[in-house]
Amino acid sequence: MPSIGALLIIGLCLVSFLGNVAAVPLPEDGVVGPDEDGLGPSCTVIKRKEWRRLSKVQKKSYIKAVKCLQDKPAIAKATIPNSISRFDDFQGVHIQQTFSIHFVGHFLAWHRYYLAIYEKALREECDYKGAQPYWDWTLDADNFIASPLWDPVTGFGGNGVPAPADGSPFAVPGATGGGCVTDGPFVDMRLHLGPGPSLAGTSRCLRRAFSPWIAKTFSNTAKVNNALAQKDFGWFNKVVEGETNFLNVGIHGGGHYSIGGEAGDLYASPGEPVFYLHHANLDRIYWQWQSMNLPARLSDISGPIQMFGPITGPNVTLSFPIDLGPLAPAVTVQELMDTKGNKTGSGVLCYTYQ
Ligand SMILES: [Cu+2]
Repeated sequence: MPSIGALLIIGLCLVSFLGNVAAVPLPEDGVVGPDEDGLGPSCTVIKRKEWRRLSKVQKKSYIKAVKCLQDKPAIAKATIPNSISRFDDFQGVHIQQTFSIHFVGHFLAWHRYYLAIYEKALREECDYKGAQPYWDWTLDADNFIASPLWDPVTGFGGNGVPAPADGSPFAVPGATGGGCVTDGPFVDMRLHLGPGPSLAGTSRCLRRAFSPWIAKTFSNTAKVNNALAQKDFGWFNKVVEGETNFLNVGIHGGGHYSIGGEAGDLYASPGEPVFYLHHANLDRIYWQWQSMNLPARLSDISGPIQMFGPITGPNVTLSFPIDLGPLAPAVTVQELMDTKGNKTGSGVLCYTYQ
């Protein structure tokens, strides 16, 4: 019987500020002017958009910024010695914290902060002018392969080359491909950390294993509506994260396992650039759920501190610390409850969704 850890590695792999400006109206695409940084009441609330609503030029500038992060030297070497780039820094922190940030009450808060810091790095270190885009996978649930996300020129490239089938009982149903990506901007990308929990330095290609069946089954509008219909945060969180089997991977697992490969690795999934668009969509759905009853839901938090419980153990509260290690200062869950909290004075975030 494999250990929980091994199960996670093999198959369930379920995983898995912003500028501030004067009070001028924000241009449609979230571009802010050059002298507009700092935080506080006047922070510019940047608008995160669905990938296909970006212009060609905006898509290219986002991908260019991601590649820029992959070329910038790491700053986290003290704790992640084999991190080569700023992009690796993010992946490394996720690998290190895997067992304390999934199937816990702060799963959504942690990933919300993680994304905001990634967005900040793109903007401040790589001259990206827009906001972090999201991927509304419900638009692709019935025709996953045809998604514009996989366009080799204006997207992230397509599936991995066919690889020998994973014969394990934990193989993702309907998986295709499995090997290195063969086109698009990340065809030559090297990953230096992972797979799984490994932080030993390696040099790996970006792998994908598209599963249209996973997308069709778990990434559809009915599943999103089911999450949005939950009456309290605890249930909302549970429905989003799903279970550790392929009968119910939740909308979180749906995005991860439909891409597969690196994205299907509970630990190392942020090595897939699309990870950040998938998690932005989960964050958007979280914000949408909160917005259905903001007075109550800006303070509704619960769920276990420890992975999978125990249900009798301590619960996450608003004062629970969210720690991104070398990536950013620690904050509390409270400071992450409002995506515009920096503007309203209740937190550190300054973005919204469109
Ligand atoms: Cu994660």
